[in-house]
Amino acid sequence: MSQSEASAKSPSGEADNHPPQPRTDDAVLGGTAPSPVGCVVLGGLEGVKRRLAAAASEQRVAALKEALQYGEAGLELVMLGLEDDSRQVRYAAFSLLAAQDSPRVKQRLRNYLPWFEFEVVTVDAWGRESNRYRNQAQYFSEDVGNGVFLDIVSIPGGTFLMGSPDTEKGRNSRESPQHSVTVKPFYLGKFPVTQKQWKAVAALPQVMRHLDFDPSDFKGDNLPVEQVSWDEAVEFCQRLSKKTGRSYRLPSEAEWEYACRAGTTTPFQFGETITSDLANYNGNFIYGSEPKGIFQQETTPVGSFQVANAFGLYDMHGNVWEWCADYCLENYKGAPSDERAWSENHQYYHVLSLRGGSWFNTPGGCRSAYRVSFDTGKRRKRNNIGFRVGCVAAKTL
Ligand SMILES: [Ca+2]
Repeated sequence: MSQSEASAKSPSGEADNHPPQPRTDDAVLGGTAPSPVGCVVLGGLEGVKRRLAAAASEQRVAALKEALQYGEAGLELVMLGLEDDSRQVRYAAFSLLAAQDSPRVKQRLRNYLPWFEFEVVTVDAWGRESNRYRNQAQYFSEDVGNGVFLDIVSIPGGTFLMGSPDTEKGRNSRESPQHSVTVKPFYLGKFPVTQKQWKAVAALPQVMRHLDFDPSDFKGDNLPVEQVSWDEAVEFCQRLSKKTGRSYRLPSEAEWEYACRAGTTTPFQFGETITSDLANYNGNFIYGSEPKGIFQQETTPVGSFQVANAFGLYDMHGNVWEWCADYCLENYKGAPSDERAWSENHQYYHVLSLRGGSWFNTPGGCRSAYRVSFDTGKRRKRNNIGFRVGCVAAKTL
């Protein structure tokens, strides 16, 4: 609403002879009214406090920016924003504080994970981009030595429908029945583990078994590691846990699918279909009405498509299959309704789950719900199988 619309008429519709009065939320809403001297109308610090209690998160974000004008008292208010219910408000508070020189603020921020920004894309059934937006998530960088870091993203807890609906193209009975699963907050690698990261961890002391230093078929520091068995992926997590003091492990299938979907219910986190502009799979095949794409015939550097899902995770669909902690049973009858890995049935002990498809697969094999079992008991490895690490919420970060 413009200033003239806001003040030229009184509520009754009669001409208003008084000079235009700035509305209290003009500054917040970006209205065109001049800022009143001394912010008397805006209510000074008290006004900021009131606006920080506003229902709309956009108003609270604007109030945080305004609070910076009020010195130490204002900074206190911004620090309260770090605890806001809204992700946007917490992100805004963190960003504003990160730009401050105050030692007190810097001390306070040490208790909070930093944020990163990323692009999220949605496509329609024809593979045409229908939405693109920036989103933010919290993460930390795990130091694995020799200047190598693993980015680990904070995944909020939530409830989702695991598996696919009967109507989903390409689905199979392993994805049935769809069932509600509640997942606790956890952490998951932003990317599949790279060869550089693998080498750094393979150089750490052995826990249970030997790790080949350079097992991958395709070579490159930022390519995902492949040709690793489930046991070796578990060993990687164990060595990383020992080095860092945090509990790393493979994600459960429930955690993986929840994280892949990131709130979506479509076959892919991108929507009704997928394109080879968004992920690495066999683009000679199509899933929806999109045109055929590219078949790269090899792995691609992690994150190279530059689009994440709404949680900030890259390469969930395609590139390399990702080991999960569960035994892959024939269907979800009797599956847990929480985030635990389903691994109690010992007759299946060597049949482990893979998720997300790979560079070699058709798009249907890269769906969020798709799961395959792979017999790791025979120590079979493939150049399209890797993994990413999960981590339970650590007390201190
Ligand atoms: Ca993947």
